[in-house]
Amino acid sequence: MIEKAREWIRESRRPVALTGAGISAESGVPTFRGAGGLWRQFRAEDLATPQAFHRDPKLVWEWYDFRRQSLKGVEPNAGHTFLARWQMRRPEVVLITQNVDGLHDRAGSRNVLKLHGDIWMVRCTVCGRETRNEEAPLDEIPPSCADCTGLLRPGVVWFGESLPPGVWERAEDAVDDCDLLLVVGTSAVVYPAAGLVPSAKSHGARVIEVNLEETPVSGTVDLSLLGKAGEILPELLR
Ligand code: BV8
Ligand code: ZN
Repeated sequence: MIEKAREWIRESRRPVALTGAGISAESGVPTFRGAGGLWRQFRAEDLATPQAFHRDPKLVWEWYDFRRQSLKGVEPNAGHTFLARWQMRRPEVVLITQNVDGLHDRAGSRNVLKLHGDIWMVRCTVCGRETRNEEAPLDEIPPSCADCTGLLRPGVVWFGESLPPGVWERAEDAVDDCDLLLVVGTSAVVYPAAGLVPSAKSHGARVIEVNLEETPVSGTVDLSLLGKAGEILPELLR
């Protein structure tokens, strides 16, 4: 299996990688739907919504502040490093992620297509100004805009919100055109991101999945490598 995956990686002309929270798990970042994915008995679907933020911006910001603080002591792992190394060798590799943790950037990946935004970006709900903010802990919760004192929100995509214009289109185009899709560490339940997998298949690409367990797309992929991303991915370039 792994030998075949290595061969497909070598042979691919237009490779694309799609990652989810599972690639950051070995860095110690809790996934959404696995153990530890809960926070104070809340679920991501409860807090990562515009309604929750409108109702209680302080509570939602406490969740993001907690996640930003827990990301401070975290390093990219061998899975992130593999993708950065692969991109260095093959600049044509397109990396699409659902993660907001910024670990692909820190591992050295370039032009990462962040479908769900970036936890280190904040946007003013009044004047719309978007800035990078790496304060953890935040010195005021909820934080306010330096320009207009308006309420700031995390620069991420919540449930019910559309994906960043341009980013989604570039991801779709890359997947429509790819001959290999490497899907790593995603439960494939969040759309439209999860739809990229059947889309790659329908455009004739080979699809390799790396995950600890079966997912809803495992039945449609060409190769399903079960195990830890940090252990399997480095084997693919050996
Ligand atoms: C939109 C950012 C419309 C915030 C996130 C009913 C049916 C179908 C769809 C819907 C529906 N009702 C609503 C929808 C749409 C909804 C959706 O898909 N809901 C789901 C829950 C059913 N989607 C949306 O709302 C999207 N927007 O559709 O807009 C629209 C269109 C036009 C105009 C206006 C509106 C927006 C979705 C984005 C939500 N934001 N995050 C934040 O992070 O705080 S989603 C959140 O889930 C994260 O981004 C995360 O990345 C994403 C997906 O989760 P995964 O990454 O897959 O992580 P998970 O924990 O689930 O799984 C981890 C996997 O790793 C597991 O498989 C595990 O086995 C594996 N693993 C663990 N350890 C390892 C490992 N694998 C390898 N190695 C390991 N060591
Ligand atoms: Zn403002």
